[in-house]
Amino acid sequence: KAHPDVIRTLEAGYRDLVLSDSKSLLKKYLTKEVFDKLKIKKTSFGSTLMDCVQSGFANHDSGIGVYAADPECYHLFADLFDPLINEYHGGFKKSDQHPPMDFGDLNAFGNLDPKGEYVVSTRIRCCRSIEGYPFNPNLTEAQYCEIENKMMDIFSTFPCELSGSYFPLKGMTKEVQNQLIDDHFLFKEGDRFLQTANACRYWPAGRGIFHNADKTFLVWVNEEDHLRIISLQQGGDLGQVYNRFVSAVEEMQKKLTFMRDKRFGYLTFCPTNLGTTIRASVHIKVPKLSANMKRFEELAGQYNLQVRGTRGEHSQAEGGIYDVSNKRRLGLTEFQSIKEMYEGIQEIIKLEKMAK
Ligand code: ADP
Ligand code: CIR
Repeated sequence: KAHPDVIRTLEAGYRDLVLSDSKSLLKKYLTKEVFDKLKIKKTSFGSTLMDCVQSGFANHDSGIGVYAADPECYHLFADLFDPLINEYHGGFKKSDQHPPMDFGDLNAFGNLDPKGEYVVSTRIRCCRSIEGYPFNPNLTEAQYCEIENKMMDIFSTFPCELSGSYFPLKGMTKEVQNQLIDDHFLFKEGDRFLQTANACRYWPAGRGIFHNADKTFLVWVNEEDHLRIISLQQGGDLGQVYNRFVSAVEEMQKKLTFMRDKRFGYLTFCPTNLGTTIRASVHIKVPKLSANMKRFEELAGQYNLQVRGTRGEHSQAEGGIYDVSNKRRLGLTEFQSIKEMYEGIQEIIKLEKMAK
């Protein structure tokens, strides 16, 4: 059972959220009834409802506002997670199960923009949690370092195009770090949504980035998830980005066991990343369509796409460059999630060409 002090803190935070004008899914789905049922519960890791909702309590401008403090939370606090997951992923009922992993036809995707008029760069990432370790809020400093050491051993075995070097955040100069962030290779520092979720403890211990010589294959270690596997290159050749992505994931799968749930597929810290965990994005310039942001976001929504700023989530567009990616990751296969982005971006480019 949750400690009375925790319940008191929960009640104060809940009261503030209810009175706020927050548009978060947390506010929408943490009804009084659900709150009263869940506020007393505790997982075997010791996580309470507070550990899952504190980011959304502290940041009323959250889109979602919830993280799973440990893998059990998805089940123990299902009355909150289920409806929120259903809405974010565009329909995933209590009785639904995520399909098995399926990368499909690796030759199905071509270049989205062969003349290079619209697409600046293309990226696919997925998230992985390593079996045997809890999520961020429950990781000890020793475990952060243990994961990093384990990964350094594995990185040194990557073949051919995937081979490269690991750069720990600890000891990295600010110049190098900022350059990697500005070039869109490295995660940012000081994300308040993650900090208030207790996901940045002992920073920068155990955090870092691996990349190959061309910086087209990257792995983030211990940021929001244990691992983020990334394939990225300039231009619109989604086929090439996808092929590299699949070979990287398959290579890592040979050496690590990842947390996978019968119902939710690959398990992640944030419920928006469950399932395939895939976010396939382009950095794209569509000045006519993006002149009206509200309409542009609605249009993207019609293709199940999400618009972000140039520096990713919670950032602004710079130089008219938007990040457009698939929104759903759960309840469809890996192949389908990429296809959704591929076809949606083709339509968006077609509409930009036609727009006055
Ligand atoms: P994530 O994609 O891992 O969920 P973010 O939205 O914070 O997290 O994005 C991470 C970084 O990836 C940011 O620097 C962002 O600009 C960069 N990025 C995303 N998509 C692309 C793309 N298509 N081309 C280049 N950089 C990209
Ligand atoms: C928020 O709720 O805004 C942050 N905790 C980030 C949630 C992830 N958002 C997303 O669309 N993938």
